[in-house]
Amino acid sequence: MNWDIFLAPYAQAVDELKVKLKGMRRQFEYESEQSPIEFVTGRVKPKTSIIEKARRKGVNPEHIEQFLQDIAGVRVVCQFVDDIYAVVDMMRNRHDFEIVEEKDYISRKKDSGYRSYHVIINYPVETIHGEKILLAEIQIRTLAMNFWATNEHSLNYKYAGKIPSEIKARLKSAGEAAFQLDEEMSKIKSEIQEAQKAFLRKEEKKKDS
Ligand code: 0O2
Repeated sequence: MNWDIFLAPYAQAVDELKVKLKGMRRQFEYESEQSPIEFVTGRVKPKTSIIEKARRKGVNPEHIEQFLQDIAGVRVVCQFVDDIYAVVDMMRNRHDFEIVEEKDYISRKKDSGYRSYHVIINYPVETIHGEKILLAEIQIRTLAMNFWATNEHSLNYKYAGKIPSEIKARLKSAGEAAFQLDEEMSKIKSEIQEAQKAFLRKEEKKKDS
């Protein structure tokens, strides 16, 4: 297989999705005080990781396109947990891709302690041979979830996936601490919003009297 030819449409999908999602962020900045999207990143899974994942999942190399959902991967990082659901809602209303699966690892965290919302899409790209519809994975998470997942991923890599169970347990509880931080930040945000509303109501009353 020629990997450059195989991966080219995936690279195009990642580039296009990044432009589109960053466009959403820009629009929010112009139209409202705050964007639910903090930043957007993306990557094409490296050849070695594709081969390793296909082997781990027992997928025949000929069928990787059907079974590996994250060869094209885009990540949307938000400030608050409710921003994640706002972004997912917007994705459900888009017409430039079709959602084929949603994985809510926020309400049902993974055993490792991993939290994130994954949206798997069928994304059409225009190639020199016509339209090609391919799978892409959009991971939506908060800054705290991203901090945890990035560090856990690199530690896993360093330990070649063989982290001792005591360390695994500590990583899991660090994940819980990150989530508590998210919840506390959400509470602070709602309290500030309530205080602002109450202040505005008072000002309106003053004007009327
Ligand atoms: P990379 O390097 O990010 O590309 P699986 O069988 O669980 O490996 P599957 O079936 O694709 O994979 O499903 P899943 O778990 O919904 O999504 C996999 C991707 O989610 C991973 O891709 C990670 O990016 C992320 N992820 C899932 N679980 C964890 C976790 O416990 N810790 C961290 N840090 N990330 C996780 P890859 O291919 O593993 O890696």
